[in-house]
Amino acid sequence: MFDTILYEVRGSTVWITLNRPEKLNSFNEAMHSELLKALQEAENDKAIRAIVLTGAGRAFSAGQDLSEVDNSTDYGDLLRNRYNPIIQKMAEIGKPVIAAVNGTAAGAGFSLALAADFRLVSEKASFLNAFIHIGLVPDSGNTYYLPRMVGHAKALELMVLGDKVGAEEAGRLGLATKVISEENWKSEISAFADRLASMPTKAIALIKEALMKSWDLPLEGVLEKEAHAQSLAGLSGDHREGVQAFLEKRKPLFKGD
Ligand code: LHQ
Repeated sequence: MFDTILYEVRGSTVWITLNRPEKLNSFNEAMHSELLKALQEAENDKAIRAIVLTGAGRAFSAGQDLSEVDNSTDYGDLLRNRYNPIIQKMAEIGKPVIAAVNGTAAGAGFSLALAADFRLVSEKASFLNAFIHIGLVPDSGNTYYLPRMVGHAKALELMVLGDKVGAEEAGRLGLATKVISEENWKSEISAFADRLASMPTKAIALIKEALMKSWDLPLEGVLEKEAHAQSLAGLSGDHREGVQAFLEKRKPLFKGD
């Protein structure tokens, strides 16, 4: 169905794999449009309750395929048309998105990992704000997410110096939800994705939305946003099931409804 990505449904999760390993999964036009389609498909499929985004081969993604761009391209338009809709979709999608960062995440590949809700990071992986090395500026949400995760000073340092951040440092900086060893890679990612897929999906969607909005709102607005989200969560089947299970002293079985 897709040429540049793999889309594999495993139970209630989907694994989307960037699949141009010989180019370190750098983005060409086809991969942009296919990734966006894949995310839309995952969003619309009610049976999918968690999304894993990873890379084939030794890289997560090396960002833009540099053999595809030249001076005839307006980079701003390229971002508006191709990268930004993907980054926006990842924020809006009402399901948890896990970046399983299997190797190098450079340039917009780093930004893509930042736009996920969780980053499970291989001990072989690294993050590189490569933009500065080719005289460009961080894009695809990098200047939004990175300072919020690591603080202004560290973000500026990573953007301007363009030094590589290894897995261990990524863990220390709070970029990595967890660093995972090679031998446990697949099993730990699956277990984490399955765990999220068995949680109250609507509440996760509301948490994503509330947290994102909280950056732009004063306390008063945040309190109202929380109250509104709780009205909706309170009407969900998973809330009823959670309370029922608590009263019956059993484990809840959440269905994402
Ligand atoms: C690549 C790439 C690549 C093509 C490795 N393209 N082939 C937005 C708006 C508009 C325009 C510009 O871009 C953007 C967003 C961006 O993402 S800008 C930043 C673009 N990315 C980069 O600058 C990273 C470039 N790559 C690297 O610095 C290195 O390849 C890294 C550090 C990722 C990995 O280094 P190594 O492990 O030493 O691998 P390598 O450099 O030997 O690469 C392996 C192959 O992959 C090689 O091809 P070859 O035919 O020689 O085996 C590379 O040419 C190719 N490749 N990245 N982005």
